[in-house]
Amino acid sequence: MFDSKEEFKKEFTKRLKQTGEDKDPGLAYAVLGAMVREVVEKDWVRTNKRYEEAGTKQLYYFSIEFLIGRMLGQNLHNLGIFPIVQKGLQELGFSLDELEEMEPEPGLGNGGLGRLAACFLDSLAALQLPGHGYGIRYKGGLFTQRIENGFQSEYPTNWITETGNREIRRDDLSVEIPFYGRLHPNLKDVEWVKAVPYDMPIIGASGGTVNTLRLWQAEISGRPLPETKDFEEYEAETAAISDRLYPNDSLVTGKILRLKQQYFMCSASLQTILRTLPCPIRQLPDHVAIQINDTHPAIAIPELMRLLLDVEGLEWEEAWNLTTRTISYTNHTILGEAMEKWDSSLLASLVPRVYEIIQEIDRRFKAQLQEQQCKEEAFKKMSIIDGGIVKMAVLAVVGSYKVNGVAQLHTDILKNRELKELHRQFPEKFHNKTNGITHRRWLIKANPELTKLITDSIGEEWIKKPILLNNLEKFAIDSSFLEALKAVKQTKKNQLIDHVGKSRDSLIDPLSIFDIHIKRFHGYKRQLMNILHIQSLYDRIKEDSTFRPYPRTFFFGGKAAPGYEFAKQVIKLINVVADKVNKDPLVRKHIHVVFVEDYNVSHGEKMFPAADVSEQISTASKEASGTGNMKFMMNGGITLGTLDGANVEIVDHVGKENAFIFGLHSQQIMMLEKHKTYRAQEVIEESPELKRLIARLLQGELSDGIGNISFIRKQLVDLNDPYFVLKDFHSYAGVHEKMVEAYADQKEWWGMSVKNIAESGIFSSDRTIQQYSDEVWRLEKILVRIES
Ligand code: 26W
Repeated sequence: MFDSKEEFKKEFTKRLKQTGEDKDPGLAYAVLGAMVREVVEKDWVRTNKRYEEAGTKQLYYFSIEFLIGRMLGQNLHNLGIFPIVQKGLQELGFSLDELEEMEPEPGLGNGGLGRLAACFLDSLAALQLPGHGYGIRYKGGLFTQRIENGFQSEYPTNWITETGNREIRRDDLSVEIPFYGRLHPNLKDVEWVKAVPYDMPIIGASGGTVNTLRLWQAEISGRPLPETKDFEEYEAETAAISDRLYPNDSLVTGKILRLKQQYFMCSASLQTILRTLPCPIRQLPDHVAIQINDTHPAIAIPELMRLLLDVEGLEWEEAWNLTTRTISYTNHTILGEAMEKWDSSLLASLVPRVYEIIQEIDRRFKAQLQEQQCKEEAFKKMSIIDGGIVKMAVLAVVGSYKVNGVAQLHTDILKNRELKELHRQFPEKFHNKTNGITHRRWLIKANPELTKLITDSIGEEWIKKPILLNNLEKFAIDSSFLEALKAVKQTKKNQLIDHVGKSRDSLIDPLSIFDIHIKRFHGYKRQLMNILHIQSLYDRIKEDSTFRPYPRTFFFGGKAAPGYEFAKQVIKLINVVADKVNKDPLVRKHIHVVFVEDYNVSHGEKMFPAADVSEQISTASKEASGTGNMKFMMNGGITLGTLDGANVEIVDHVGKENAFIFGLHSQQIMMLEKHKTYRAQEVIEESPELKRLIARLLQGELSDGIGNISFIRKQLVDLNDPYFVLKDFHSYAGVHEKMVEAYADQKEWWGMSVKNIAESGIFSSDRTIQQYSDEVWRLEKILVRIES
């Protein structure tokens, strides 16, 4: 439609005029959206046609979350028209930035798991691989966070607007999902729910390929209701299925609505896949790969069995063989409270036939174990159904052909501890796929200034092959490059100040070290340790007149699950300490604390590029991978963290001298946990500093206005500090000192920064996806457009 700026301007102006208004940014946004949609549509149709003709294997990525963030800017980038649109709009008196900000944020995920799914979709399309997302079209995404009187409040979000250029509704592809009722074959008294797909184009950066993110919406079915069911009740229950995203990450609540959501999306997706299968059903695994993103879609395993048995009429053995060659599973957490377990009775009532199939899977697997004379303890661990409870992780391992963790350390912990027995049973299934991030959003889009510097220095080949970022290595000692890098960082810091500064009364020092801690609030991520350390810096500045550290600004951002009281109190504590620090005329010259409200993908795009220091301080062994760590690294931020998750691999690549590592190792933590030998109280007693800090915290002196900090007290004292905040505290404080010292040698510092960028290519999700494709899914690259 437009290949040049002039063409774009002409077309855009013409359309805007047709609206009768030619200065209104809201209309400009709508017009631009419609134009992008038209450009994409042709390639989308062409891609689908090519896939059909080629008849090759397709991947379906099943995920209860897709945290895609705003799409307009990313789409323009991937279409290769961002610069002409930006320039063209500017000449017409519009700011593309401003238009981009009009897009309501699709926050259809909580954090790492949902964002990973979004990065994967971008990489699949960029690599021209046939891979699509299947999920739920939540009307409300993750809540909007407001900080009121220091506390988090939650407000509903609405990302769906009238413009509707981002997706198309496909009534023709609707399917019906059975809930409740009696067992097969009659499916009596079933409550049917209609699943309507909304398709969103996922545009590949290489041109031509447009894959699909298909999100299901629940609607009432036209089929008769069971006689006993009240229509209004049915209507409300149906709408609830896709009404909102559960705002919990890592805490399983066992709510029936959650299970309904899971079954709804799995059944709808599987029915569609089977309905459009381009081959005889017996060739399913040659044409379809299904990846389940954590156990949330694990119910896809018995549901696929149900469809193969009851609809396709296959025998058990054959159905099981096909299922276990089609589905593979990624584990994203080892936290006990995040492991999904469903009451048998709940499953039996909501999806009776599916539950019957789970029982049969369990019965057969147990028979096999018994035949092998499996020991009692191992038998129990490997039971899918155990004491009236269905363990979804076990079902997921038994029912898939590959199982992976998301960083090497995490995979090792799965193999040696969490899933030890299953690993022994199925050693060939287990493999590692270290996470990645799309460098197109997190570097090229978020940091055009750094992108330009890189390209000016090593050419543009790295954009297609991010591993070539390692050509930057030699610039680690090039003074003019280091100066330029520093200037870029300064620009990004200034931009962040503008971004967060609008609503603030206190000034952020643009020359201070930007130390950033952004992620969900959780005990194991230890935001508490960070804020306690800030409090200790405050005390030292007040009491020791020789202690005048180089200025630092500590940024926090993140949401707490609404029911997670401890995490909410940590947010309050941060805001209380921030207030005190920022108001003190002496202290604020040295340290400053900023809590960025409503952290989301868009804020992330401003924050990652501006960081000097990346706080990755989880209790070792608890963070499966982390992906924020990679976003900082790629933007030249230096990791200050523990040897946990993918931090381990980051350090392997950059070297210990180019990161600030502290704290207990995972082995040490796991030993302390196993033998229960840690005594938080002893650690407090041994350290006058901690003793005072904790005493004051508990007396409420640090937390004036906080009201009740009983949950923080409970964690640190009654629960014996389960995340080893106190145990690691001194080591953490020490590494902060080392970091500030290192910053004093600027040449050294920017050299470290270069090294981090140069080594970050391996953490592009293009690498991750290529590995999944080669080793798990076995996809073929399909060219949609003949490349010239
Ligand atoms: C409500 C139950 C529940 C349980 C677990 C909801 C969501 C989860 C997710 C598994 C939590 C999650 O996002 N895990 C993160 O996944 C990222 C992508 O692999 C990793 O980088 C993070 O380390 C991991 O915490």
